[in-house]
Amino acid sequence: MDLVMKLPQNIWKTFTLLINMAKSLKLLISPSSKSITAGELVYTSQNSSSPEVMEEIGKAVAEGNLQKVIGIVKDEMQSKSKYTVKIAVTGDSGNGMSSFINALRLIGHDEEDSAPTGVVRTTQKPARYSSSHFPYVDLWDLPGLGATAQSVKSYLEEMQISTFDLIIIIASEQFSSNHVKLAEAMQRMRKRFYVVWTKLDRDLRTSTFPEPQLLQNIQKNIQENLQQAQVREPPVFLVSCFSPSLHDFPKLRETLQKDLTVIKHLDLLETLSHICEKNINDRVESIKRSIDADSLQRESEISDPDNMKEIQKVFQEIFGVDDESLRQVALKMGRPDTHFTSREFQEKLSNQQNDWTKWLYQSATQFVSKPYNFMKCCYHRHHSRHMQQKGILDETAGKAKAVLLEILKDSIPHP
Ligand SMILES: Nc1nc2c(ncn2[C@@H]2O[C@H](COP(=O)(O)OP(=O)(O)O)[C@@H](O)[C@H]2O)c(=O)[nH]1
Ligand SMILES: [Mg+2]
Repeated sequence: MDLVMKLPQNIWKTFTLLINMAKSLKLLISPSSKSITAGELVYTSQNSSSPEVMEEIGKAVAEGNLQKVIGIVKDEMQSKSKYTVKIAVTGDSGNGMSSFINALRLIGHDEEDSAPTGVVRTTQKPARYSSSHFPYVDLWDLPGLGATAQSVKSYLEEMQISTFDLIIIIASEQFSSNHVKLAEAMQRMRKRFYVVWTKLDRDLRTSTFPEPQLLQNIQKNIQENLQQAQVREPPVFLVSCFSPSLHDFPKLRETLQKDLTVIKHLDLLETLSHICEKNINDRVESIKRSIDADSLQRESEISDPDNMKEIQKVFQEIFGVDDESLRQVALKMGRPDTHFTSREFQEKLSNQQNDWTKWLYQSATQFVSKPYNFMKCCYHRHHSRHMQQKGILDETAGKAKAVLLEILKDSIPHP
């Protein structure tokens, strides 16, 4: 399978998106974070890489040592797999937060390790639970809002919401102003969050509407409340805590598993893609300066600057995407059958070579027939050679980015 050939259309978009997200994240961390408009899809998580690791990867990319990049990225991803994701379950008291945690953990409500539930206010302080169904996840059962006179702001501070990676807002019976305020706060804090509507069994029992209509009404009601507060709609799941495998529970579990992978690795992916992009771009700019200054031939020991095949080979070696390096990369990735050398890519380059030859021939004819055009012709020839070299450089850098993206994607462990 030729992976690189398929990259520019679909995966490259993802790569660019990740880079943009990384840039947004940078803005977010910096004091000038006001420049990000509310509602942009950027989330904060507590999971990040050390500056030493980032520097090491940047250096390996700059050296065109993709094998080294694979090693570092794999180690880093592996260590991120052990990062414990913190999930907060919050809402109005009595909505079924503790019951939801038990249902998610697929345990009953009266077992030794169950979260205590009941009609009276049972959860007084945050309690941590874990589940073998979600390894490396802490589920925090928080005391509900409603019963206290506390403002949402002070409640969130007291619960240290900023330290969580994902927040699940539990609602039932009605989507109250507290739920809206919680959702607003999550959006403001750029926290990934879900809305889970519980007690669906009761709604189904008491409603006069047919089931599809009822489900639609509940969804619509939540949606409208959030829209009024200009909150972008989060994933919404309608469940009964007494039926942990019915209604939206399967969808919820699936979404959660995916998001756990994202939380564990996205931060790292963003940072790494940013580092790769930056280092490659810096290298490209510096080579372009050499091209403009006509010093490329000397610096890179090129014997014939008009030989585009030679130029291509030199650039490929600089970025570590020559055939031999790519074979080693595929081996190191444990995918020896991966052919990073794309025929389309080669054909494009050879077309450039042909164009170049054609142009040389035309120029030569022009030079013979119109000697007074000599200066102009030389300028054009020079300029065109530079353009050709830069074209090959951009192609090679693009290929290096594409291969790096494959390396990054490949390093994410599947859930
Ligand atoms: N019918 C029904 N009752 C529920 C459901 N979830 C929770 N409850 C009940 O609602 C009450 C409050 O539940 P609890 O989990 O303690 O709420 P919390 O205060 O939000 O933690 C208890 O009596 C639960 O049995 C549900 O999905 N369906
Ligand atoms: Mg509770």
